[in-house]
Amino acid sequence: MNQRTTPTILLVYPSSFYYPMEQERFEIKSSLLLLGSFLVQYFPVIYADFEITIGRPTGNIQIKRFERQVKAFLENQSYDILAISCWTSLSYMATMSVAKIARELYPEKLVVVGGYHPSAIPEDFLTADNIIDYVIKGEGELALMQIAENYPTAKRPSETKIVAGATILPENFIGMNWDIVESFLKTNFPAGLRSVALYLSRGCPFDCSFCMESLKERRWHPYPPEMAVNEVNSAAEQLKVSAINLGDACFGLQSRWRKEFFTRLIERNPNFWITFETRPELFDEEDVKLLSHLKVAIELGVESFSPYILGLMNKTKNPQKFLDDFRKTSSLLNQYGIVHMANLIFNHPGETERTLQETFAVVDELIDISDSYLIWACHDYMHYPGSFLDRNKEQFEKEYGTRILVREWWKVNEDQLVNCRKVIPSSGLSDDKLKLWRSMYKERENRIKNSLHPDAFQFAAETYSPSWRRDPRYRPTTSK
Ligand code: B12
Ligand code: SF4
Repeated sequence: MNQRTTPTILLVYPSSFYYPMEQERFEIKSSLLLLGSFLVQYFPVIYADFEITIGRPTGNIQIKRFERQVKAFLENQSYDILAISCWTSLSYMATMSVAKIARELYPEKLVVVGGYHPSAIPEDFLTADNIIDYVIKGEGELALMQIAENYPTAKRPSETKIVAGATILPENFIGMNWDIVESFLKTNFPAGLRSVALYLSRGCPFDCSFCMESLKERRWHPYPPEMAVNEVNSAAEQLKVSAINLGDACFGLQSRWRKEFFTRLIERNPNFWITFETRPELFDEEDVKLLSHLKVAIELGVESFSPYILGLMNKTKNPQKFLDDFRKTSSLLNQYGIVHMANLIFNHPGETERTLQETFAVVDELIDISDSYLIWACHDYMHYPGSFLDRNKEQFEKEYGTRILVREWWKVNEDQLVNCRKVIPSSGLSDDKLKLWRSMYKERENRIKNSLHPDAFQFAAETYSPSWRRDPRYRPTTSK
């Protein structure tokens, strides 16, 4: 492929405002790098991540300092198209701030935004002075390529254009090009990375109420298994990481693909950890047997054990079967000694004391199993624009007494992870009952700890339950 000399595309992850660094998140932004890996086949690409190089400001003074640093950075860059990734809604304020600085510095250069938030609410990026030229909904590769191809002849559009990005075809899939971030990694991660996230497929045919994935192409497209294995191995070899996180929206949807992928991976005898999140009903004994040859930890998106809430979540058409499948998969994973997490979302709109009791009745049943490898990953419901719930919030308000307390939390100068969780699920579960699920979990915490196999206990203490590191059973480890 011949790379042209212009236009130069500056890909920027703008960071997030009012997203405190409680959990240290220093990931390489895989979606942006994948976008860059496609574009660099045709145009020069520069990669920047202000979350890593500048940080996440959480107040006025820090934002002013952040903006000064962004301005200084942009003044020293020679680029033609600024492509900003507003990947989650938490980056909305930072996106607008970076776009404004770029526009003031360079009135003639193009500014493009894309990611999940622009896909959900493209109108959020329309301003009276049209600081942004293009808002891309959906996948960015082909839309950005088109903009770059037209660049030599086209000027800035007279007003902001909202463009639906076409979906890339599987035959045009391209793996990660780590060369793009080589010098970025040397400067910012001199001791190397511990892990990276990769995508081996795109799309998800489901439409869970709380998830935005259905805004994109619904069809599941995987890399061919051989290419998928090469992708995993080349990341591990090049970056010397100890874990590869497969970030696919719906990992391994097709049984044949999964089995071939696992078999080919085992042949390469990987010495690194592999993690992924998937649906609990997908796995059978053959999958689990194959997985037992790998260092693997699996997240199962079960979300609730209340059949009623599972229905409201649109997680499944048959909640009882879904729960039985979860039990079966968890039991197989226990049998083969594979650490797995049950992801649970509490306080989903419509949740009541009764549905919480339904969920904890199943938790009680499962924590009676000894030497278990099942870890609990419990979270409060977070309200994201673009999800089915956001599109139908009035219906939930009317039927259940749900209240979304901070409607456009991504525009408010307050902790955004706190504000997106400010949701009253139902009229029966408000005020002091909002923390009910936490006390129900706390009551069981000792039984949960005692039920775990030592390896699963260790894994839980290192990932989801840092307070367990004070437990004498915890064995501190050293890792980079
Ligand atoms: C993997 C993943 C992660 C990984 C990321 C790994 C990494 N290092 O990059 C981890 C676990 C770290 C993570 C963290 C978080 N995540 Co997350 N994550 C996902 C997931 C599953 C990825 C989906 C996927 O398959 N992508 C495949 C690639 C190819 O597609 P893509 O990511 O959409 O990228 C394309 C387009 O968006 C577009 N695009 C992206 N950037 C740009 C830029 C430009 C200029 C253009 C034109 C286009 C463009 O082009 C890309 C290539 O086609 C999604 C969706 C889901 N189903 O849950 C959630 C999702 C993106 N996450 C979400 C959230 C909220 C978070 C967290 C805030 C969670 C938290 N509580 O902390 C954090 C934020 C992290 C951060 N840095 O800001 C939400 C975002 C919702 C919203 N409106 O904000 C999603 C949509 C899940 C949901 N609830 O619906 N996440
Ligand atoms: S939660 Fe998972 S299964 Fe459900 S729509 Fe999102 S990606 Fe698909």
